[in-house]
Amino acid sequence: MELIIGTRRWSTWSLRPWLVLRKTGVSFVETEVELRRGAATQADLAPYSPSGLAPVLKDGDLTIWDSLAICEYLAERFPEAALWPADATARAQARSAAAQMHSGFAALRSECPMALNQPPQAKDLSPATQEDIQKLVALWSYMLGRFGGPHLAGSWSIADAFYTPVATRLRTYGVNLADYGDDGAASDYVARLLADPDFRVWEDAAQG
Ligand SMILES: N[C@@H](CCC(=O)N[C@@H](CS)C(=O)NCC(=O)O)C(=O)O
Repeated sequence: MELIIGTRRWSTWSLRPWLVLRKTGVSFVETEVELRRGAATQADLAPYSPSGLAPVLKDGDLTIWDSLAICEYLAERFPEAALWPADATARAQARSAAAQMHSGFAALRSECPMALNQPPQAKDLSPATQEDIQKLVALWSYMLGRFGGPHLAGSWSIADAFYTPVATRLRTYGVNLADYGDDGAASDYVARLLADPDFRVWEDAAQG
């Protein structure tokens, strides 16, 4: 299996399936393509990606070119890795949370890009981004309360892979979740995502 990823420092879409693939325990080849944002990158990714975007998973002659589709494929291919919760209710809500990240939080994503090599520094945030952070805190608090933690739907799942890049953004831009209604559960969750041993491997490699 080969996972083609974009620049580790800021390719959030690549980090998500990379974490999920690590959780399966299988060995895989990683190919990092430096994203240069534009026509040059399109040419670099063209041999791998039908969409011209990273990430891409290759499994034999199968190509999958979207982060969520890759994660769903890995969940089917490695059922023993329990990448989605076994319980149907937890699974449905974990999928909702992952899909919400995949298609939402646009203001937070554009205003606070992942920047793993950047020292933490507080930044003034627009009302739209502040609204996104309030939604995040509400979502995380609800799920951590409902399923009892330590992750969103109980044990670690694909939903947590989808929110790991957000945890780095909150750290990089000095966001204090207590200002957005957190009673401590959401900031503990952020610390847990950032301490994940697989994420630490990614972050170390991103500094190189
Ligand atoms: N919906 C896609 C989005 C993928 C995406 O936007 N990838 C970015 C990198 S994070 C990319 O390849 N950009 C190409 C470029 O920067 O030129 C997914 O979930 O995989």
